[in-house]
Amino acid sequence: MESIFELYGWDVIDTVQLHQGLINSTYIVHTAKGDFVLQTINHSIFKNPAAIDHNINTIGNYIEENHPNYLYTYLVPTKNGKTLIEWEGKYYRAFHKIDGYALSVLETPHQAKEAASQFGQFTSILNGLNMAKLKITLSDFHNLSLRFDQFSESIIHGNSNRIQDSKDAISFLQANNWIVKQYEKYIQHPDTKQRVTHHDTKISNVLFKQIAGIEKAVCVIDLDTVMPGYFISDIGDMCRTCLCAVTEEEANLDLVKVDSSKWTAIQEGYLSEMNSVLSNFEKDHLFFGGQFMIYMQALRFLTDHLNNDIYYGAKKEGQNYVRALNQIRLLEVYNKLK
Ligand code: GN1
Ligand code: MG
Repeated sequence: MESIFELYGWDVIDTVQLHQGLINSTYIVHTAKGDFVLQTINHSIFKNPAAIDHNINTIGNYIEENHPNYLYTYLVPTKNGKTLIEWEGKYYRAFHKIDGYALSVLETPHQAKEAASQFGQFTSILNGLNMAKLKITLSDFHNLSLRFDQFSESIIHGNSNRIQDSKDAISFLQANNWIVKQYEKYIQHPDTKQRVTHHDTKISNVLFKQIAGIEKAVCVIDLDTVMPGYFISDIGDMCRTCLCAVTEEEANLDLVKVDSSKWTAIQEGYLSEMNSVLSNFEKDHLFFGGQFMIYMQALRFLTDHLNNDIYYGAKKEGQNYVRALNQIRLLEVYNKLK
């Protein structure tokens, strides 16, 4: 990576790889000028890295002008003023490292409220941004009908042994196809609006910090999938990742439980920023957001397992199957909240 450091003009002291996120590779680079986060963009998934670069800069310019005190992950330019580098077939970009820590699971409703208000604030401060200025970085990313079709394909053309062994999970997902129908109704409703949507509000994508002895959520990170979308994606992924004391990797399904006080906290936190932005019809779909996202993630993990892990990869045999079963259990326990 020496050549990349050179493009930024960094005197590098050391580099540490972070093992967070399933898609991109991330490094913390300590330099004489301060600490940076350097990332390679997974180009086989994000076919158009320039679209990501465009969106992060467009939003950054809007924030700089309208909300200068908002803590944002501005891209760092190279010595030539570029915020996206293509080097030997790989794409790189860098951010200033923001002071704070990420959590993979939450302990308290207070943390859930904090995280939800940060994600809510992100969409609410961008309410005035003309969305036509944003590009689509992954088309049909949260199109649930398409995700269901991909799943239906995988149970016909996927790995036949895996299909055989996944019968119960397949039946469960087929039996819950009503979520796809409700999603279609939701997006076609006249009171549903597209807004600037993060599309990856998993809990590890918000940074926390202790401020005067109180734990505060301070900054939203991982903006690759920020593009026009529906708020159910964002509230939904918070429900998916904030309510349970274990992550999507947990194989012991008895540990997959949800905490209703965290669900209340998510609603409070999110609406503290989004109450006047959302329509009443949309607000009637806060709970549905969780069903939508947990179901979609179960579909995506099982589809990938049946397709021999071509999207997420697998560090151990059956990893995406474990994740799918985890998300199925999560959906079951989540449904009981209402
Ligand atoms: C991927 O790479 P990461 O962890 O930010 C995925 C999300 C999933 C998530 C599940 C582009 O996000 O949609 O919710 O894994 N991102 C993409 O952990 O597919
Ligand atoms: Mg992500």
